[in-house]
Amino acid sequence: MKKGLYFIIVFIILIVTGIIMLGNRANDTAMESMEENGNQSESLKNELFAAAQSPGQEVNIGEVHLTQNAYVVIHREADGKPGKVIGASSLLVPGDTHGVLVAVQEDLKDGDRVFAMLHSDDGNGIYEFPGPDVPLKDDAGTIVMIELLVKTASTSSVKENSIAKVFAIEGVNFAFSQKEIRVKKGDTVRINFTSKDGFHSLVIDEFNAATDYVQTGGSASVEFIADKAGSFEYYCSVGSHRQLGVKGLLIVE
Ligand SMILES: [Cu+2]
Repeated sequence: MKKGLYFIIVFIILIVTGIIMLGNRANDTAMESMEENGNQSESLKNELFAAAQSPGQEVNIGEVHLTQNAYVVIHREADGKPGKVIGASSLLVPGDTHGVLVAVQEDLKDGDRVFAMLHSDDGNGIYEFPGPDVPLKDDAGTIVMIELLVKTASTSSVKENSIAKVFAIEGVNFAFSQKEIRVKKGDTVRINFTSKDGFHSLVIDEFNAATDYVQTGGSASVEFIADKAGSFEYYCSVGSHRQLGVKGLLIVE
């Protein structure tokens, strides 16, 4: 009788230990798959964003959002369309990837244009095109690509002494340092925009004003004449950053 009780207790201890170990293993697996992706958010569609490129043999794609494995492929522009392929990234996994560098086989010079296009992977992790790794299309059946200009860092087009209002605004994930700026109607406005954290831009639709996209640590300026009164939103045009709070209000009095 005593022996029977002893076996039951040992049996229960073994089962409990087994359950605890299984639980730990499940946790580890979940952690590993999160680390592999390395992404905070799940991408809802395939898209890519990039700033104008510096001359050289590398293209820097600021952000890539993927719902599946894919490559960023760089084409030279030919007659306004993607031409010869001059480089492809390594395989990118689903999720948001920042700062994808793609080496290209030809020198990109000031004034050149290239297309960055997303191509799928057939499952072997090797970029093959012409072949099975065809361009990715969006829901409307349009190939997902962006056209990029190659240029050396730009200089201001507006004379310094004619600028009435200068603002310095910083962007982080996910906010602008200034929630509101005020100018007078007719002012020439210059915004010096810097990204402290993340990939951002600063856009004001109503004045057709937009900075280049900038990476963490980068800066870009935009100038415009505030020729109409009212309240206008300035915002970041990268992905869903505007909805996430990278926005502010320009008030023209
Ligand atoms: Cu942004």
